[in-house]
Amino acid sequence: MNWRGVIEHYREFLPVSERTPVITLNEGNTPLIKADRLRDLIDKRIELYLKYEGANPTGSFKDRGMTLAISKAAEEGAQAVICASTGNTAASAAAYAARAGMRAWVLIPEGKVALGKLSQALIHGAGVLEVKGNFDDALAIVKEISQCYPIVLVNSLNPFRIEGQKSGAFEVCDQLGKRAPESHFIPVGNAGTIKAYWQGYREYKEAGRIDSLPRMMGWQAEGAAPIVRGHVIENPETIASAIRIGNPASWDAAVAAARESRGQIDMVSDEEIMEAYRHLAEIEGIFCEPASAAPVAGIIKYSRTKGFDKGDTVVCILTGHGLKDPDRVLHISREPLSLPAEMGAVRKVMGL
Ligand code: AN7
Repeated sequence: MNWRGVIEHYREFLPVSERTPVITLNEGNTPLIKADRLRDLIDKRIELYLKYEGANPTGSFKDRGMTLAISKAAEEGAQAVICASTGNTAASAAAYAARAGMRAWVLIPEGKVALGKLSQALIHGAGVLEVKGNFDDALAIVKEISQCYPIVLVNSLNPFRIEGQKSGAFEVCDQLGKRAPESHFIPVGNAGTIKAYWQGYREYKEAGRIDSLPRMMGWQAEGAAPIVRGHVIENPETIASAIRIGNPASWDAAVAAARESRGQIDMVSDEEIMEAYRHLAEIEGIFCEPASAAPVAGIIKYSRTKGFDKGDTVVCILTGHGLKDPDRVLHISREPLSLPAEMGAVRKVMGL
């Protein structure tokens, strides 16, 4: 099949018309990978699938919402877009805006955006502005600018972002074979994602494509867990810089998704995140960024505390590619051995 991106594939579920110019990088159609080795370590009675969103064109799930947000902005004749970002939204906005011939402005927290994401925003020609504050401070500024000037906000407060992002839930059901999983694990930062996937599952059920709905299981990092703790975190801190967010815009929607689906929003420590991150790479050959490993750590935590039911299908969204944050690996891995260019030296190290 010739895949033409999220808008063409799921057009009937999206607010587009023949007048909408489709700005796409053929995003979506990402692999749903069965993870038996990881499953065996967690609970042999379940089926575990990982949806590898790092395989999207800019390396994260953000492309699903961005294709629609930029296409609708183009339809409205916008010349410029703006967002605040912990990195992935900036990378995606910069790429799609470039393709649409629009100016992109991205505000990022100074010194807190992973190298890969920053490089992407720069190479696509976005106006990259580092603010001396965190994501929440940057979001407040871009919201105001978009209200005062003809510059379209492409954070997930833009309803088209959510509409596009919900396609991730459609794909999970299509790939499982017209059914929803029992549980859906996902990271929670600004919380647009959990809202979008929950909307996607509900719409698919209403359309008769699936018969049941999953429990939505959202995961924050302990140092940036406002929803779990029940109050805004002024200075969020976590190694998972993508979800270093203290005052999520879609807070209420995230809580509603967890409640309505009989799921939960919980948190994991940076140590648990890093353990899951390394584990996934070592035993499944899948390299994701730290924020994406938070729900994997969540699956491990949940199986040890509450536990799954026999036969449960568990899906976890791996939201971003590991190469987004290459520095992180160098912090936790041993450096390569340096040897003379001689077979003897190599053989010795290999124990041959
Ligand atoms: C890899 O790019 O907020 O709960 O500005 O990059 O919808 O915020 C990124 C968030 C999970 C959380 N995984 O999604 C941004 C930004 C990755 C992410 C999330 C993000 P939301």
